[in-house]
Amino acid sequence: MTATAVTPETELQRHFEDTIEHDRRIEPRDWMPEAYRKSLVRQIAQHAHSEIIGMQPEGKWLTRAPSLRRKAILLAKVQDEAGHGMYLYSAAETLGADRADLTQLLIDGKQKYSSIFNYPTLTFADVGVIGWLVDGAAIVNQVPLCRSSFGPYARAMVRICKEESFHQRQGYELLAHLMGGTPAQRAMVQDATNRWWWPSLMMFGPPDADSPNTQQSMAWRIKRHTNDELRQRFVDMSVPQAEALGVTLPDPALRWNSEREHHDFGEIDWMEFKRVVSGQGPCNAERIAHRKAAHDDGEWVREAAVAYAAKQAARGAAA
Ligand code: BYC
Repeated sequence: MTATAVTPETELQRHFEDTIEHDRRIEPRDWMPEAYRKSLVRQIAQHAHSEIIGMQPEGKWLTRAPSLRRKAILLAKVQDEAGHGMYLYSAAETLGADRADLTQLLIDGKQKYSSIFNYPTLTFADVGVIGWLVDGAAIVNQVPLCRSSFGPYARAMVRICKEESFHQRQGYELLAHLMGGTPAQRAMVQDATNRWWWPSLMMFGPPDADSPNTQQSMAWRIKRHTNDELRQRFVDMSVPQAEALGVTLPDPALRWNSEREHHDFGEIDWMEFKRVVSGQGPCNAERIAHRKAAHDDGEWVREAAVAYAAKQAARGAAA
């Protein structure tokens, strides 16, 4: 009988698997397989980019909010999204990624961001529907990520989810207010719901059968549920909320299935999803151009911060 050699590498691999198996956290100092590290950088970077690009559709309405109260709420929300992006870039940096490189990859179209932010915001009701549906979908997707196996990602998600829950409520409250208003205001809410419903379902990613990353991410406990499971959860949660608001979800196939104890829903246009993810959505070019301009405009701030840090370090050394 030949004994299998126990190399330091297999020992480390065993320790990694044992940590995952026992639902303990992998921390940046721990050994991890290169594929685990790469997949996390991929997901966290995309998530960070989504938060930053996600400021644009609503940010556009900051100067056109209908009251001081709505403006203050929206300002707080958009600032929160910037904060989320920062926590997430920091989490990616604990894996050895560099924030400047990640930003460049986004600008060069080599890294993705969520498909949802490539649609236009046509009226102020879109701000409410983004809060209700887009932040609602984000919560369903992100609460399980608070139990992700990678410590810094899971901890960032705890705070992000608390803020997302405020975002969702402000959207719902805005819509409830509009639905109690004039027929034109109610029509605005219905129109925005019609435009955002299907893209919100696409946020959860491709169907499980077409999702190349899910199986491995579930095995590593980065993801806790599949894309289809979370999408179904979101549909089930949204139906009574739409009823309470008095809006119709734009899907004639949507109905309760008592056998499955879930709502059945219509076919998602996956060709549209592919088009938007590959850069052909209604606002992809505008979003990236705006992001690039903001990055270029911020060059002097980054240079000033580096110069200040160097000056402080020199003073410290002299003292
Ligand atoms: N859009 O194998 P799959 C927010 C990509 S921001 C674009 O299922 P995975 C907010 C996917 O990346 C919150 N691409 O992947 C901010 C993969 O491509 P790569 C955003 C998508 O990773 C401001 C390929 O398709 N949330 O809340 O297992 C204002 C195959 O997919 C999308 C997050 O980022 C999409 N929708 O699962 C308001 C959540 N879906 O990487 C609100 C964190 C899939 O192989 N991320 N792709 O080139 C996740 O939970 C997972 O990464 C996903 C995808 C569920 C999105």
